[in-house]
Amino acid sequence: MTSYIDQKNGVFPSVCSLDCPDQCGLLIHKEDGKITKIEGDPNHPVTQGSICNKVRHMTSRLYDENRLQYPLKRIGDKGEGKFVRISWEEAIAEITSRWKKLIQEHGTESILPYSFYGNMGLITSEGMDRRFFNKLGASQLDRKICQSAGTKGYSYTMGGNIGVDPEDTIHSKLIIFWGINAVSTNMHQVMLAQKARKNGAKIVVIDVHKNQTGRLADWFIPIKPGTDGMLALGLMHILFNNNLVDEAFMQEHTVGHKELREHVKSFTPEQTAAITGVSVEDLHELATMYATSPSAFIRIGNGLQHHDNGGMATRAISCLPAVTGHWAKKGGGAIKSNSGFLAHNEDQLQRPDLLANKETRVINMNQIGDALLQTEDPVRSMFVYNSNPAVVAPSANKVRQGLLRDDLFLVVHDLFLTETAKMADIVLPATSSYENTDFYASYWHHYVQLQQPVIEPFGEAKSNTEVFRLLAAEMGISDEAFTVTDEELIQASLDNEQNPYTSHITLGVLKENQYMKADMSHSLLENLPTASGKIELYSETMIQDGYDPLPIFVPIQPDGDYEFMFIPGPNHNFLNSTFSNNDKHQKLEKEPKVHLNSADASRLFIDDGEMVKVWNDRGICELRAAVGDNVLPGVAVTQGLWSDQDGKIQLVNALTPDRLSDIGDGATFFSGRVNVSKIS
Ligand SMILES: Nc1nc2c(c(=O)[nH]1)N[C@H]1C(S)=C(S)[C@@H](COP(=O)(O)OP(=O)(O)OC[C@H]3O[C@@H](n4cnc5c(=O)[nH]c(N)nc54)[C@H](O)[C@@H]3O)O[C@H]1N2
Ligand SMILES: Nc1nc2c(c(=O)[nH]1)N[C@H]1C(S)=C(S)[C@@H](COP(=O)(O)OP(=O)(O)OC[C@H]3O[C@@H](n4cnc5c(=O)[nH]c(N)nc54)[C@H](O)[C@@H]3O)O[C@H]1N2
Ligand code: SF4
Ligand SMILES: [Mo]
Repeated sequence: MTSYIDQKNGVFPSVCSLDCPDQCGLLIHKEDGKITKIEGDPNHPVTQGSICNKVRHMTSRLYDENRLQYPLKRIGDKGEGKFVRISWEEAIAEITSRWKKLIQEHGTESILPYSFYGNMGLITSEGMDRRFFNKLGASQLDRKICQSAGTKGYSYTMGGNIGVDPEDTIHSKLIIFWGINAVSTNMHQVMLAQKARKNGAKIVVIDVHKNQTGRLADWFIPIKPGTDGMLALGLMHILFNNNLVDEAFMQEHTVGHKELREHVKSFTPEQTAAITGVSVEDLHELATMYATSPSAFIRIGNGLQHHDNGGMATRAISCLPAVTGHWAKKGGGAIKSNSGFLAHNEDQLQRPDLLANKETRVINMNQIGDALLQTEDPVRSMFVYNSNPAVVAPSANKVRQGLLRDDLFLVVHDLFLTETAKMADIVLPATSSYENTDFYASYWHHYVQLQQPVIEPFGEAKSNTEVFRLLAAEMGISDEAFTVTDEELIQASLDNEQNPYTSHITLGVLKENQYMKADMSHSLLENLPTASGKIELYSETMIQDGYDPLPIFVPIQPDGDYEFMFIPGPNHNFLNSTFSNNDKHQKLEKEPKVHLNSADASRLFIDDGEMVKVWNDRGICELRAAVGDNVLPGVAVTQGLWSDQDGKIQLVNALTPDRLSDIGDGATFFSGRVNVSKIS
């Protein structure tokens, strides 16, 4: 495959590898073999040359003086952060000899991989690594920290991760950003919404925090955390009651509308208002506005599903466009995730067959703290890549206690000495995506693209695929699955007969074309991948899985006798914990704050700008209070996954619960409770 490495100067196409729905097309400017500037590629059909602040400042991260250049071995105590430089040969020999011994004494399941999508490149995030741990028979990681509750809830209605083509949303006349801080987390959807607005569309935002997205809305609707499912059910009550539904659409494209009509009778506007905090008048206005809009689009975010009841909430919301027939209108419908359209051949990429049907245990990544602290058959070695669990995983104090176990052999592969890496026994330097070959498929827009390496590996850094090839060889695994090239890995994943949307996208075609779109000539509503082939308002599949067949509302779990619901979301200038260690991005964010309602603050004698203690039985943070009317009383919101550093106590995940969501075993970051008090 082409590589731009040898061309010392020029401008080269690339793709953003961050875990962001927009998956922008990029242009990389190179001088003397170094990247000097990253900008948006104006030729990308959706992102059209604009990119976020984070990536505009990416060069400062790529060439940060703290970037890891060579492998390290711990010499001090666990977590002390004292390391010496070692060679790759030593590092690989050390890891594999420790693993061989562990396997002999305790079996293969004593080893656990821990990874997520710090790099969205498909062969980097789920290629050689998955093959390797499958072949080893290691414990398996259930990767459900992000959107598993919501995508599963949505899939019960629609059959999969499929929704509106975002390019069509310029035709929407009503855009509802529901539990998504899109200005920060999906900026090109906001740009499309602004285009729609020029054509007369209205923008509604439903959120627990009037942040930058709420501020751009024509109508901001504050809601009590964890009550979105109730809101959707209350809206459906009004829609059916006031004959605002589309009977013909329901008849043709759905199953279960009669049952749903009966079911929602009990969700009265009065009860809905009491639970959600949205007034009866506003409920009527929203229902009418939604039903009578020529084309309404709901962008369902991650915020509303990071709750105990997040699966059902998404399930309930996903019924709205079917009940009102918006799916049949250009730009109408919903997006939770669109990953279904570009689904690659996971089996050929990850090779689960290498497990040879071994029944290895499965550990949910949301409960990594408990898993590391369990004494029976403990995890004795963990290999972390593409993720920073010490900062991003819930109930962080348990996670850290687990990571610091003296008898845990911890290996971390990353670009930086992250908080997790500081606790490691061996640290391996990773290449950035600009140093790799890979392919990318967005979970929002419909374009696939290849990535060719633009610069040489930084120092001695190696890509994920290369590291797992080395590990396999040294473990004595001779299977040809571990000798294939990156290009062959891409080939294996692109070859997916199951997916009608991508049958025209081959490696050859991709080499010729920077951006290839899924074939959207297939109508979404014909042959939906549900059991019935239709939109399932009533779902037999849910009964089989042990759920109510209709959308229901169950309040979030009790979480201690604390005054505030605690909502610690991401911020604008970091991407999860990525960039939280880079000066430039820290300066842009200044410092972490906790947003409180003025009524709460005055009751607790807290002034705006004052440092406060946020705490519960899981942990404590000290943050600066931002007092105002951006959040409802009883709600405390923070933004950004900062870590404890320079003596500051600001790791929000120290406070978050590690319960699993109702559906999809997802994370419940936003269903925790805290107290807030003055620091006297
Ligand atoms: N700048 C930036 N962009 C990112 C990321 C980042 O860290 N920074 N992370 C990336 C990743 S991995 C993901 S998954 C996405 C996440 O991006 P989003 O889908 O936007 O999800 P969140 O930012 O977690 O939460 C969205 C909104 O939900 C609100 N919220 C919380 N609880 C509730 C509730 O109960 N009901 C309602 N209606 N709203 C609620 C929060 O206040 C927040 O404004 O963004 C991606 N993009
Ligand atoms: N409180 C709270 N916690 C949250 C969330 C929240 O909203 N609130 N959001 C959750 C969500 S939605 C998500 S998706 C998770 C994300 O959690 P993570 O996936 O852990 O995301 P990051 O913190 O960005 O860490 C990614 C790491 O991968 C490294 N990396 C990047 N590229 C490569 C590579 O090619 N190879 C290797 N080996 N490493 C690489 C980066 O340097 C970085 O350290 O966080 C979750 N945690
Ligand atoms: S983080 Fe998102 S918005 Fe920023 S450049 Fe990457 S894909 Fe685009
Ligand atoms: Mo995520």
